[in-house]
Amino acid sequence: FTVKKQQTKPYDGQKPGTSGLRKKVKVFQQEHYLANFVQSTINALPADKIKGSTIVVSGDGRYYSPDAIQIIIKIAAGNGIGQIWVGQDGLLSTPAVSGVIRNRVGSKGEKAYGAFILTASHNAGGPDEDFGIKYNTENGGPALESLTDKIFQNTKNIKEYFIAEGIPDVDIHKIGRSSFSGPSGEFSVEVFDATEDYVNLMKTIFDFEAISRLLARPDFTFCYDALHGVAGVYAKRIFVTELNATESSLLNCVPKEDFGGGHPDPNLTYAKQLVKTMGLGSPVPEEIPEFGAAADGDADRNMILGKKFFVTPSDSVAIIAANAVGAIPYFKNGLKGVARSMPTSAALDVVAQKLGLKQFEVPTGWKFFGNLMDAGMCSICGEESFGTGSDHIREKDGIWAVLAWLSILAYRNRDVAADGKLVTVEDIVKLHWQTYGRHYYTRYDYENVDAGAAKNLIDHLVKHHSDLDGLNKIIKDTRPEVAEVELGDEFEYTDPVDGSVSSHQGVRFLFKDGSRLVFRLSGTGSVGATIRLYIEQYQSDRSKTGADAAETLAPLVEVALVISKMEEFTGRSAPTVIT
Ligand code: VG1
Ligand code: CO
Repeated sequence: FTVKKQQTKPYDGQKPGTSGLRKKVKVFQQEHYLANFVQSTINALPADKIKGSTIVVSGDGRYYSPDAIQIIIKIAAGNGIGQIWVGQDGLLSTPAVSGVIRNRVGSKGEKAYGAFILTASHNAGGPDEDFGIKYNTENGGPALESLTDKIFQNTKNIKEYFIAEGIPDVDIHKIGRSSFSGPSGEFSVEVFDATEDYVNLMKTIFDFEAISRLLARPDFTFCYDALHGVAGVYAKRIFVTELNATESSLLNCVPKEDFGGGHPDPNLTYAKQLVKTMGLGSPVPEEIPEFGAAADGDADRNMILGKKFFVTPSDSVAIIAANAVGAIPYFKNGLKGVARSMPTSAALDVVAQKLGLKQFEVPTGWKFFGNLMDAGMCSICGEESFGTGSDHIREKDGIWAVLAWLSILAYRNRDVAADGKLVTVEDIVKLHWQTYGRHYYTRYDYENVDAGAAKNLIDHLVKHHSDLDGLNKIIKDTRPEVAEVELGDEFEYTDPVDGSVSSHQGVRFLFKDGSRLVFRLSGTGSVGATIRLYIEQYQSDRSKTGADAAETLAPLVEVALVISKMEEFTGRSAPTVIT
């Protein structure tokens, strides 16, 4: 093949957000749009590392992925990259990519230098919906801000990109290797099994035999919903082939390019079918499984449900951390530390304090956990947004979280209880609250509001910080039972490993009784702005941990809506999603 220098012009707005560049498919389909971003990324990486390197390209299989893969292959060849690894059918979950970068060894002993992950995660897919791309680096984690800033600068100045001519479209459905000869030597594309590396990794972490014994119990029933995302491929292999769950326990496990027209977002609003199956909707089915879980489009998120019971993600990570050492072989020597994103509830902190573990609070987005894990400071981490994971890779991991919960259930049920009854998800959570107290928690999302209005709301909130007396008067007039605010700030994080500073990471109001309100703007949307409001209240009195969350939080919610003037700024009387 030959290499063509293609002239191009910059596009506005190619700034990677919380997790890569996400736009409508139509935006990506504009001439040179994707190519500009890929070339800008390559230009931001050291040239000597790129030459002859191996790069992974795959994703959640959403609409436009096959086209994007062929474009990236040709630009890679045009830039002297030596090899592209593609998961069969162009599919690899985000956690699987992270594992492939860290662990996969090629036939010549080579390892991958990085990856382009093609996903817009929980955003809808299809010709009129979203596509996305993000770059992960050598440690398997998302590019840090220093790199994404450089990529963004490059997108603003790009004049040309390099693309191979004479390479036919590669068949991404067939496992095997295709090689081509170009100006800087051989270039090859290897299509490999999308699940093998990941399954092997999971087997080194968990006791598969213990989990399959749990699944075999007649009183334990299991259900997994991939929401038509890439998790289905892994769910079949792991839950059915390896752990002997029945095929019928899998819902929506064939990946679809439009996720069946829904949002592949595992929460109580979008995972409708699972929510119903688990008895949390109406009508309530006669038979309800003991355990249910769902994933998002790229399989890095998880939702955990028990029979008629929802586990908040903030509780989930705390419970996994509290139980990991006995229940999960990977952690048998103890935890190095734990971490959560700032808006995630402090349930994890209480566990860390009790167990004497180091604990970190980082901004929203998985990239902030990477340095901690690379430095050996953190073993388990999580976000309130249905993200949970550990230092086995450098992404959150939806299937890992399910296996972690199944491990805990298997461990707690390893001896038959005196009454012969199964220890359930609900039992485990309630016992956790008895031991550590409960963090009542909810999140309100206002999706696709006017960007200017969202900015004004944030500016308005920041103004409260300089007048807490005035703010506390408003709170007293609204709901006298709500505690006073003792601190208001915008969260700023200094990375303890590399010293980098990230500011304006969310507007916080910390109350005297430990309650918190946090407001921030989403960095993963593709149109307008999404305002996220996080509401948390701690209850240490063990006799009061069993109340209804919505009822308990109602006064604090009202205060949040009043002090932010939510309706006045956005015109919205209710959020689009409550989790
Ligand atoms: C959201 C979540 C954040 C998560 C990010 C990527 O970001 O809040 O916790 O890390 O999505 O997850 P934002 O900026 O929209 O709040 V995924 O599964 O979309 O890669
Ligand atoms: Co995701």
